[in-house]
Amino acid sequence: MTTFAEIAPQLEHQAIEVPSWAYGNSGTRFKVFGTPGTPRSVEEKIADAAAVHRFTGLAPRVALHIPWDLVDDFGALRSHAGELGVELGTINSNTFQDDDYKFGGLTHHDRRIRQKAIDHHLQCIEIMGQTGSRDLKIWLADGSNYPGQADILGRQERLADSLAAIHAQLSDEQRLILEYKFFEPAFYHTDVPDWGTALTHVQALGENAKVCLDTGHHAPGTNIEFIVAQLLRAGKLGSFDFNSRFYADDDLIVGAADPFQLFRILFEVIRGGGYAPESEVAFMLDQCHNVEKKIPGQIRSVLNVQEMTARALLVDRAALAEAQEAGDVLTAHEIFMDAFYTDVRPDLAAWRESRGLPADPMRAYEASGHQEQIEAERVGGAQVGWGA
Ligand code: AOS
Ligand code: ZN
Ligand code: ZN
Repeated sequence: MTTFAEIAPQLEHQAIEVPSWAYGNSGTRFKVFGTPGTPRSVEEKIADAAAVHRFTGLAPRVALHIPWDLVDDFGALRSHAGELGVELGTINSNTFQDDDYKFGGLTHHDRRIRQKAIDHHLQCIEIMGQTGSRDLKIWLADGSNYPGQADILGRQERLADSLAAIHAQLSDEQRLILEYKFFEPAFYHTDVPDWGTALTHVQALGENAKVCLDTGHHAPGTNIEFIVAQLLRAGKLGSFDFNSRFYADDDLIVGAADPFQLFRILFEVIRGGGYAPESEVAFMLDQCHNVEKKIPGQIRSVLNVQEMTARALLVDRAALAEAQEAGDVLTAHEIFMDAFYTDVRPDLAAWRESRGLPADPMRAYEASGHQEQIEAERVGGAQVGWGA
């Protein structure tokens, strides 16, 4: 049995990128509830992300979304982040909130609209130069609602051309990360619905083009850890958008709906080399906190990833391989489950304390008075993020 002391050094390098939009008000098409203390500016969103890092030591980078996080001076925003102890991370593009994109962006049949969508990505690349970001993450809302509505093949060809035009503007150190999603907002066909489609497109682009796996973007019952293994094997797993879901793309706290699935995913990440210190797989959250407080919601999220990573590291891989090769099904399964059922929380608490972090970041945040302070200071928080 592997012990916590043996795996503890591997927890040192864990970094989880948090999304700026997690700190803004969000909701469903039915209602967006305002939360006291919601940031009124991009700077305040960065400050909230920095608070998550201060209490956990796990979240050194914050992902931005353009245009939600558009500011005049990204250099100043970068300095602001640096002063608070975090860096600006992935730049997420947006071609889903403009009337022109009703029938698509990068896939659109109208050259003018397609060029507008390409130009938006070129603007994102310019911003990356100022923020020092490595990754441009592209998620497309493109698709159609009715059979016959759109030329599926023609859209694939236009998508390939558009992606090539965007990719050509990236430096070798920068990456294009293409995210897939099986449905929504389009209900009949989606232009990048699955990992196979995303993989085909990024393979055509080059070495620095990879796939983003959002855990909420699959049909129910999909074996996500199998996709992880496949993408790692192809050298094409660029990043995760972690969250959890009960029904569709729920964007709930990672590990809340199915902790065992998170364990299985992290096990395959570790097994496939995606968690090695030199790995370039980015661990990000893509979540919204509709009814819970946002900073503690994010603290809970990064802790859930850390906890499940520790459990996945505890799998005795030598013993597992032996049982697998002996055809000993039940022993192999037992070894796997033993690690999953191990409560690592006391060990993690002691480990955090030994590194000058709060043993229990959730309680430490509650006791800090930070929430009360931002609620008093930030009256009238602007709605940012979805629906903005
Ligand atoms: C949408 O469903 C995707 O998960 C996107 O990754 C993301 O939520 C959005 O683009 C915000 O950046
Ligand atoms: Zn996502
Ligand atoms: Zn999503």
